Amino acid sequence: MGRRRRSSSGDSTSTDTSMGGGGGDMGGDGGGGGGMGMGACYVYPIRQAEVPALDPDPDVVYRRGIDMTIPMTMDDGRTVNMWGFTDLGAGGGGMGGMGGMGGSGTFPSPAMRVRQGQVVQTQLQVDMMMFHTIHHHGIEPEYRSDGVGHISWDVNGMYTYQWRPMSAGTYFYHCHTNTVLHAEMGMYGALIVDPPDGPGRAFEGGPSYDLEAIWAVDEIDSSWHGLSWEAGTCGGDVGLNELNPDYFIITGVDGAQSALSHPGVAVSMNVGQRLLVRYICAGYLPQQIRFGGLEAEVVASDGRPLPRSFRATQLDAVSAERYDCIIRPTRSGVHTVEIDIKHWITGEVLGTARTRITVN
Ligand SMILES: [Cu+2]
Repeated sequence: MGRRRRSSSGDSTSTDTSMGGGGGDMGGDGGGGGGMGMGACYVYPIRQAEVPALDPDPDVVYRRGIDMTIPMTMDDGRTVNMWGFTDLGAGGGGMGGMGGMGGSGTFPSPAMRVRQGQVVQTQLQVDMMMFHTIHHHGIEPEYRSDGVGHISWDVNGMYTYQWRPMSAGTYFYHCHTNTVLHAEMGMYGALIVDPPDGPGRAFEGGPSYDLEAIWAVDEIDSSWHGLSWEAGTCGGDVGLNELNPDYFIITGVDGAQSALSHPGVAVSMNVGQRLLVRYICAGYLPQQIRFGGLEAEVVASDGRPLPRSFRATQLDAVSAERYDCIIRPTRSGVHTVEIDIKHWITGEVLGTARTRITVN
């Protein structure tokens, strides 16, 4: 208790007072109750301030809570604990869900899908004695809505981010508190920005598609998955410099076997249809995706249309990159898509995640 930390005005204030959050008096942890239970050495909790000019009538409101008990059963039968965001439901105001625990989290976290130009608010509810944020990766709001703890604040209580995507494409959102750990634990979800007219085109004036696949490819080091939220923030060595992945997954599905047929990942399509693959490199290590002999037209990267699309049967990507790829098979067949996850220095292939495109 009584630990002092910086406030936005530059003076010092005790941790006990300001955890209620920018959204109002949540009671939250009962003030002092939180105190240093929140992680003795955590260094970024600058006092939350409200985003100025929060739109009273946003086009879209997301409400997200926290779930740090999300069991994921792997193909080998082991269960690994994941963390993620819950969907507390739409509809702002009310400050309901005081528990902040309503709904159960998923891995990956529930997708956000909006249209270019919409004013969007993301309300984050963190009631437990800890901090999290939401960073809408690739969106460019002002810093108070950017959700990067290091340059603004981490959230305890309730906080509302406001953002307005100006370029259709593939993004993702993730927690930016103790980022190395929290992202690895699974605190991310897809963020799709459709053109103003809605789904069906990759971007305004861009290519159309008939169906889409969202492949967020990630590696998991299960030895990290018993750590506490603030692990490593006190200067101790908890091993976050050593990522030795033992699972390789596609959009929350084990890429060893399950992703080959999982309906949320594997694709079944007809000759002549146009598939939009939204490929997200959601891990830390370099990846190479191969489309099983199919040729893709790569039309956008990192939420921006490419000035000139290009054709490719494989792509290399590094952490947080996204590629939007149109695939239009000309004959029936079964194609095994493989994503190698490589050691970041040696390039050695540490594992491969697989899924399938079946063309009827
Ligand atoms: Cu977090």
